[in-house]
Amino acid sequence: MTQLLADIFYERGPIKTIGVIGMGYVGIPAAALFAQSFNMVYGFQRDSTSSGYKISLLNSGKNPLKGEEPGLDELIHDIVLNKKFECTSDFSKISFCDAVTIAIQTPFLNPKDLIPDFSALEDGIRQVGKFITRGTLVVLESTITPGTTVNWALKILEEESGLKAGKDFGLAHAPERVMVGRLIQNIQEHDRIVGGIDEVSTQRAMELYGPVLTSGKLIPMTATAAEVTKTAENTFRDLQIAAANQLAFYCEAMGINFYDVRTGIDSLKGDGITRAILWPGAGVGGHCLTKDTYHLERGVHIAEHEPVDFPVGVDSLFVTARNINDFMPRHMFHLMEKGLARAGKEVKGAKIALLGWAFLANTDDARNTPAEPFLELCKASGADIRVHDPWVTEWPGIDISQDLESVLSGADAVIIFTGHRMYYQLDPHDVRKLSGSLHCVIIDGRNIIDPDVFIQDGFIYKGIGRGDKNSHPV
Ligand code: SAJ
Repeated sequence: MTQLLADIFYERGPIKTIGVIGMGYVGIPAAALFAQSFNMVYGFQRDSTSSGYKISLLNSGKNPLKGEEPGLDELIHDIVLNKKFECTSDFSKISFCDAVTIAIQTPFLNPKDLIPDFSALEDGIRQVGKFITRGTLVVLESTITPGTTVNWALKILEEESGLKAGKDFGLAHAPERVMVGRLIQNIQEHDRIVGGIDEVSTQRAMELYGPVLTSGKLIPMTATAAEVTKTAENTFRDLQIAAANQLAFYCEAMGINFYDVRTGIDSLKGDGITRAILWPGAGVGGHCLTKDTYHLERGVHIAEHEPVDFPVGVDSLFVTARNINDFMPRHMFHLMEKGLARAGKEVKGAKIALLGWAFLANTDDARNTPAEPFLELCKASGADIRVHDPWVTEWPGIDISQDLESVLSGADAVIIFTGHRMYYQLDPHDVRKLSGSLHCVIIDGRNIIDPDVFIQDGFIYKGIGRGDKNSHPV
């Protein structure tokens, strides 16, 4: 009678030594917090040209991550000082570990085809498979397509180790939910979804994550349910944004102010009443919302037990939401086109000042920025477009200026794409003087300026959702 995995775990005793694969913005804080609660943590990092430097840096007690991460620097210093953490490129040390977590990014090969690149993750999983022993727990933390843990990762681990998942080793998915700037706090305070390929793996994974949580709670489920939870939580945010964008189109068409309607809808309160109405905007960028819907959509077919029952010939609601959000840069272009036409101008040959390249206000993060498709539309139409951003200083193939006055000078149209703090202070008189146009066009993609102040100063204003102002007299 083969020994049950539960007995193997029991014989092995409580988790003492942990391996974390991938010393990135997910793996480093996770390893640091594990080192605080367990005996020993190995941080595994390939000694590659791009990231090999992290090994010596971490082993000298230094944090290789950029930007402010409260509590992380001290934590790394302490765990190295107390010899509770070692970063290494020697993956054979995985054989010392009771549990191994894998936090390797799954970026898209290119944003257009939306197929994730699992090659780095596969390398990591193969390395783990080579060195795990009976009674090890393996946990995937990367955002992955539903069905990946039980259909793909499990097979690779069995192939490399010659062991049987669920019999000789445990396997689970515990998706990371961290935000740059608050990595430690997120790991400790967010509830942690823990999904095993079986009950025993789930229990063992709860032993691993329980000690690092402060206010966060453990939420056990199956591995596939955990994969769906992570991708769906971002899909739902994308959906909520698309719903606000759709309503904004209707308000523009009906000549009413979306923001009045939003205030009205949001006022509906009371037990069991939820109206999470978000904000329309110039588009949805970033690393999460632009891809997780497609992970979910693809996952349905990978993890499918039976065909989905859904109206024939109708796009999924979630893909429709993605299409609406991806349409917003084109909507901004249409607003600008109409504004220029009212000034008797065409887009061709017009001088455009694009304000904001980052996808998120007051950050330098421009991954999948919606400003890029807008820029392409302007270039394709023969406009002369200049880009300003106070935070993003460079971007492949694009000149980004930090000199607002030079970007505004001579502009026929000013387009607000990102809600950076400094754009709230735009003064109509100064902008008009710099632009030199009698009726300069201004398009507000983030509802940050007061339409009346600019209209009174001679601007031709259009704003997302502002049907009440978009046809103002000039
Ligand atoms: N956006 C809108 N309208 C809104 C909210 C956002 O147009 O009402 C746009 C933003 O301008 C941005 C994009 O959507 O271009 C994404 O904004 P985001 O606030 O969702 O920021 P992200 O992409 O960094 O999302 C992350 C996600 N966190 C993780 O995956 C761990 C997401 O799940 C979080 O909900 C979000 O942060 C957050 O709440 O901060």
